[in-house]
Amino acid sequence: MKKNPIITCAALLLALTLTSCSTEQQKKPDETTVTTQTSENVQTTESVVTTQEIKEEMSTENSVPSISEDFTGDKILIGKRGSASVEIVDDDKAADGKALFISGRKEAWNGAEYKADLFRGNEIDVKGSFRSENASVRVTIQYNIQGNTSYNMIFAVNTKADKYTSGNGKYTIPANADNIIVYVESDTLNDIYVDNISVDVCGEYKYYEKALKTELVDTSDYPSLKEAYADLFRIGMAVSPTILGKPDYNALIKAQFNSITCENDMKPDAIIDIYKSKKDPDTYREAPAMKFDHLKTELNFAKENGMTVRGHTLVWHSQTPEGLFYVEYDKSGELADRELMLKRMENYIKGVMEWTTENYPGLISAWDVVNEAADDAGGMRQSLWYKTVGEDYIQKAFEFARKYAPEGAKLFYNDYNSFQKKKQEDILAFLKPIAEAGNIDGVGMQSHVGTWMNINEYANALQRYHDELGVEINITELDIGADKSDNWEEKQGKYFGDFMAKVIELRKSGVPITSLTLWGISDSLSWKASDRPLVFRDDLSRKPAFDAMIDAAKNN
Ligand code: 9MR
Repeated sequence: MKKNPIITCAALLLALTLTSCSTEQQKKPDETTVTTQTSENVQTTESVVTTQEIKEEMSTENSVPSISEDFTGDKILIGKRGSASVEIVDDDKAADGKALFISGRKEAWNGAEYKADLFRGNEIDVKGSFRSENASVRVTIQYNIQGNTSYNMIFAVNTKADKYTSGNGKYTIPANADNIIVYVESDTLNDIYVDNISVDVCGEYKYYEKALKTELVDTSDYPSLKEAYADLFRIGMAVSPTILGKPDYNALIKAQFNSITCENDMKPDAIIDIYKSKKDPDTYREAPAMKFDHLKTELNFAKENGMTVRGHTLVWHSQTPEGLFYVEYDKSGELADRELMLKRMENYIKGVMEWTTENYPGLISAWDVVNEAADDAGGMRQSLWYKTVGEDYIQKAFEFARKYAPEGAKLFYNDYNSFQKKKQEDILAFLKPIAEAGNIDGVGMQSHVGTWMNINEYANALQRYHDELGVEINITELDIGADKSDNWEEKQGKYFGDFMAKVIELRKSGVPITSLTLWGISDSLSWKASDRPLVFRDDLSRKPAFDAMIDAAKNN
């Protein structure tokens, strides 16, 4: 049966709940390998059908892009790459008797490609079946960031000529990537048959394209959150380079906020250069290679506009290259032991602290030293940090952070759902010895919640972390998902107002809440877009939630 290349919203939402793509809150991106290809030797060619046509086929505004081809139809989304030719052929070895046939390849990178800009900022799950004589057929992703092209392998399969071999892999595409192309290549110049190839979004679809094309309203006369809360705490937002280059967003961020958190760029997978480390594991044995240039856009913006930055995050189970935990930085090799991982942890923390202190002295007000160490099911998360170092890895991370952090930078533990009773107990248990040693200054409440949350229960948790650990509190990643009712914006606004009133009451009663950060700018740019959890609409018009925040500061 012919499959529709574009699955519409309802079908995909159903598919998403059924697919293997994890819908967990956090997902670890698959580690990838850079291919040897360079930007000079690549000439891309027009696909048979372009990305534009993919958009036209997306009927409802929340449609999720998806590619699924068995090559039984006459319209295909895949095009040729380089000097290769592509055609649909009869193939009795293919599942439905049809396959894509790639021939005339003159270089390894010649093959077939999809334009994939609509997937930017999303984690994708790519599957395919291939046959080619004794080859390693790869599915690779290419994209540009600030003029630099990178090529990352999503997966590879060793193929035979007489039967199909299937493979799959996941990849998280940076939100600021452009000219995104997913393509099939191989290490030999042999012809390649392709069958059943698909690209799906994992979890919630982030429709950056739509939000970024929305005409924006004038925001210059809005009251200012940072001014309204000036006597209480800093007001921050999570930023990505996608919006920072755009004047209208810049203006709004400057007017409203006095703190930023890099939404992704300060995470270990953005800073650790795993490829460099793996290429030369002897040189990098105890200290992984690191890269920082990509951080400059966001940090310069903060510096130029008198903002502070929350450093997010140093030690985390997610968005950390898995190779970091292996002796040779290679997942197929031997797991590193405690001694080696402690060295890597110390050197990583030292390297990040040194670079930021040297280049942006005084800019980073707080560090999320450890993120999400508590398990939802109770106890500590059995992460690779836990497995390699042991249960004192959190303690060690704070020790190292204290050793290398500059004067004045506060050290935080950060987690989600940490208002829930059980998780609260677990977190308090592992943070107590760290607080006794004087190595922690604050607890970060991520606060990815919805209007279902009990505000009093939340407030009690803040009070308790402060009372029992003697630390300050940051609300680090606030977004409040709306329900699906007709008047959802009003209900969400009312809830935002009640939430802020309680937070202000706590602050005034002596709980040192020193900053509150919204996790994003406008609804469609949120990681949880379909919950519409932020205070600005896509056109940057203010939602009732924004006015409720302003009013709460005036009236409480
Ligand atoms: O908002 C971030 C999103 O762009 C990333 O794809 C995602 C990947 O893990 O991380 C999101 O930010 C997370 C934050 O770093 C830690 N707490 C949960 C946030 C939402 O997942």
